[in-house]
Amino acid sequence: MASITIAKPAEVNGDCPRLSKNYKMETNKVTVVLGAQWGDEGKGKVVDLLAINSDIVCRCQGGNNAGHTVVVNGKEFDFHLLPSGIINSKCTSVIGNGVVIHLPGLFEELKKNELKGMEGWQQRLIISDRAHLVFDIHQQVDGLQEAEKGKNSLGTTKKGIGPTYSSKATRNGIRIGDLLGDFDIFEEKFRTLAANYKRMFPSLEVEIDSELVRYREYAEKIRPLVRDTVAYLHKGIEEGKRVLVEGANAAMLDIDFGTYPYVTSSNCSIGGVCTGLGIPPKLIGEVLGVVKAYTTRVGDGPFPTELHDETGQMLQERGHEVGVTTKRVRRCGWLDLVVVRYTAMVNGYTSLCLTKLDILDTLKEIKVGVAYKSNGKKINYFPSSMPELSNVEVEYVTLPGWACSTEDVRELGKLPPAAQNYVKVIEDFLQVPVKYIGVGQGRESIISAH
Ligand code: 2SA
Ligand code: GDP
Ligand code: MG
Repeated sequence: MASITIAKPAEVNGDCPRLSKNYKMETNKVTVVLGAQWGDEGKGKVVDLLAINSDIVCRCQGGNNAGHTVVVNGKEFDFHLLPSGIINSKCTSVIGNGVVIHLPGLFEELKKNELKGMEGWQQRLIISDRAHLVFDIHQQVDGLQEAEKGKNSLGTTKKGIGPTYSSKATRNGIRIGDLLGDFDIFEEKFRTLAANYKRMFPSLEVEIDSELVRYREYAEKIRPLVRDTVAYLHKGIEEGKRVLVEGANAAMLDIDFGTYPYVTSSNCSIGGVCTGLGIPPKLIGEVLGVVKAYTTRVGDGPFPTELHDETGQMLQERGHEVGVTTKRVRRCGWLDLVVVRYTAMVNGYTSLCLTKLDILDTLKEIKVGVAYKSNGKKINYFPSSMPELSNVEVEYVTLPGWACSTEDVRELGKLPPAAQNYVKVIEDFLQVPVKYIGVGQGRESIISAH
């Protein structure tokens, strides 16, 4: 029997003489920014910075649970549904099919940012017709489900994210395209959704008729912005447009790879970029992992390097570690390289941005988690079981601090030697280069380390 050899991916089309006339190797690839820990690593700042050299900036998953901060000329912007590149007037912003959209929240966010000086968004915001709608009922159900769980609650943002992705998965969800189509069909779907939830949660209060009136208005407001974003993006990529993708939340909150069930309801790792925008893996180029120089987590769930002492409090206060969406105080702890190595495996970072190095400026010694022991034995896997992860013993290395300000440093070589060493320890451990280092909130507070 003749044997068939499996071609290497790059050769699949290139080796076919029948295709050779039209065949083009993809050279224009998409850049992706992903959170490498439990979120709030500073993705917004990195995206705003990279947006300067991008034509299109996209969100691919999550909803307005996300809170991304951008500080430009001392002015602070917080984005929840809008891509952080929106303030860049040369960039088109895309909200992809994988995002779940609460329209009242979106218009509120647009209005708030307009008041801060954001202009002309009408010409540069595009929304996918395939994106699912988050209704107020989803948000109410989020709160009721959390209350039902009692002491086992997850600490969600109550933005309706879990219920909306549940509706999507059970195929009862309603998409932007449904809202813009035949309104009678939309109405029927909405009434069915509300009735289903009312059966599950009799205490739920839904003003169906007034909600329908409101959505009829939203339909007309949103209509000019809605497109098939898959076709739009592919055309852009073919034309050589530089596309940047902004991951929301982070790998440890990913519904598959994160600390389940203490996760959000989307894939916040690399797979979410493909499914949330319709971009195939061969078009993904740089994958920039954003790593905070220490670790934070907001919401419940295991956190092996968490600090319950004055160092944890110092990180929280100096780092202003407060939720951008809910204003909840974030839990803080040492950098956990076991976590980042695991997410690097899943996401395949080609480079890293290390943020908030300046927050460590006052420390004489800094610890970094480098291994876990479970039941007294070192483990070479990341536990999927929450009881196991909650009980791991973390092995630390203790590194010298630099105990001076790094805020004004703009070159790697000008960082204090102990800070340069901190960066090197991270690179050596992960075998991924650190390309940028954040030393302050503002767009300008960054060191290019390549
Ligand atoms: P949800 O609301 O269903 O997505 O919550 C599930 C878990 O995901 C966590 N989560 C977040 N963690 C960090 N940052 C997020 N965004 C906001 C911020 C959070 C805030 O930027 O500060 O304001 O509290 C975010 N969104 C979701 C959440 O805490 C749950 O653990
Ligand atoms: P995101 O969700 O990953 O975009 O991060 P958040 O905006 O929720 O939280 C990060 C916080 O840290 C924001 O207040 C940023 O302005 C701030 N930030 C980002 N990078 C740096 C940095 O390098 N140094 C300092 N001091 N703050 C930073
Ligand atoms: Mg955030």
